Amino acid sequence: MFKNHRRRWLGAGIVLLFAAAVSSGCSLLSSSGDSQENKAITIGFSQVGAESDWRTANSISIKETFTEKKGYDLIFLDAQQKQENQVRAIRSFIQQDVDYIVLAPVIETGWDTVLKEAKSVGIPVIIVDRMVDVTDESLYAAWVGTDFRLQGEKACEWLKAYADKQGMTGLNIVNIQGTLGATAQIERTSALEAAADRYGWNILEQQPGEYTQARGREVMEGMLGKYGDIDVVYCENDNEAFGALEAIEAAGKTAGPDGDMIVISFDAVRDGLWDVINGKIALDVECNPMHGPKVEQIIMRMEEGKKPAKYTYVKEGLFSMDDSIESVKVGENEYKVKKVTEDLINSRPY
Ligand code: GYE
Repeated sequence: MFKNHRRRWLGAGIVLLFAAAVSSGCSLLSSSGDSQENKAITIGFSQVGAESDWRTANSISIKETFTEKKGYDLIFLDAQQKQENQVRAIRSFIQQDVDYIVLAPVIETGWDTVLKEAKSVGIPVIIVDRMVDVTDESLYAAWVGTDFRLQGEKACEWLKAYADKQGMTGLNIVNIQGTLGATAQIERTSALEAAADRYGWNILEQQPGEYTQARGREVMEGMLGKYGDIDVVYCENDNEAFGALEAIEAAGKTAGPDGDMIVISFDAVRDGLWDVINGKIALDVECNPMHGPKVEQIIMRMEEGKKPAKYTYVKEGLFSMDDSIESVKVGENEYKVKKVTEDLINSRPY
């Protein structure tokens, strides 16, 4: 906010000077004809990495929103899933005196110091995707993302309804978690643990799969080697599910409604939905990565000197292999479950 006030006062000063200059017959515009008002809005974006299809779609959304043609100068830095790279990126944005910092934090903790540095020089920070756990919420101006706990609860209520229809009780579940300490992992895992307590399910093992296909496969190989009675594989994103499916098939087992086990996943990226159509993934809980337009709305409001909403949620749905369960109830709300078709997949932006 301070930075924007600075830019606005500067703009006002130029108008007064310009008026004085015009009245005295000289011009204030630079040789390139570029005045302060035409200056691009500089945005430093620290992205987690490129670990998953979802992350790729999220990066595309930001890059397609903040283009040079629309008056932005986007500095995009990929942290390869390392927090120290994100801290370094934020410090470089501060040195470059960007107008806004956008951060997709790899994990929730460890941000107070560097966000205080950004605040001390008046650069607003907008958080996207996962959340930051900071002592002072004024260290970020706004957040855009999704309710990860609700995603997990939707998945577990679908699983309960599915198990009831199949006459299955006491489910044996393996949980391939996301990156430990990431909001998506914390919340999707806790929703499963709460449901397991509520419904008497048995979580055989929980291991982080880092949201990658390679690690998802390695973790599933280990679990298949230990357990011969897995009913459900609860993967915390599609790329882990792809890896788990590779391991299941390599072990001579099958996933699907008539298979040895079912796979539940999150993200609902295009390739994940293709696996839903063929039953390899029974349920895919959408996690909408299209944050760019929402972040732009926040920046536009701040450019006008207005206070943005602190928390903005993106919309998302539930996708299943069949229409046996039409909706799930979480709390007071009902959520429709859509059967995946080729037309549905072809109509989606990611
Ligand atoms: O589920 C996964 C990505 O934070 C919601 O991170 C995001 C998660 C998403 O790697 O694919």
